[in-house]
Amino acid sequence: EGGDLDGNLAVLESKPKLKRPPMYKVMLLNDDYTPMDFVVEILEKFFGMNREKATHVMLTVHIHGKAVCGIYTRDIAETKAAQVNQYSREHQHPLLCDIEAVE
Ligand code: NFA
Repeated sequence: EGGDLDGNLAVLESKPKLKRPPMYKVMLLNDDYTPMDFVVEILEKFFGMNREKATHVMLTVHIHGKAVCGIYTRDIAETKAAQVNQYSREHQHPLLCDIEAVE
């Protein structure tokens, strides 16, 4: 049978190459209408923050326009952002998340 010599050598010689997956920041964006209490509720419910941490992140978004809620692999980050956006829409608030690649 035809030989892929390089392929065979790669199996025999290569170190197990375990790369860390690309990571994505879930960003929360400020708006003029969503109540502060609702934002704190979101951060507790979807990102596991305690009240003090959630309040600090909410105020960071309010003052600076955005803040990181958490850093995850792409699938988890996309799911978190979609869950927050759906929950906010269901409660008639304009609050939005998006994701951006780390580095
Ligand atoms: N800026 C909003 C307000 O004044 C509060 C808010 C904070 C909204 C963080 C979205 C994100 N009610």
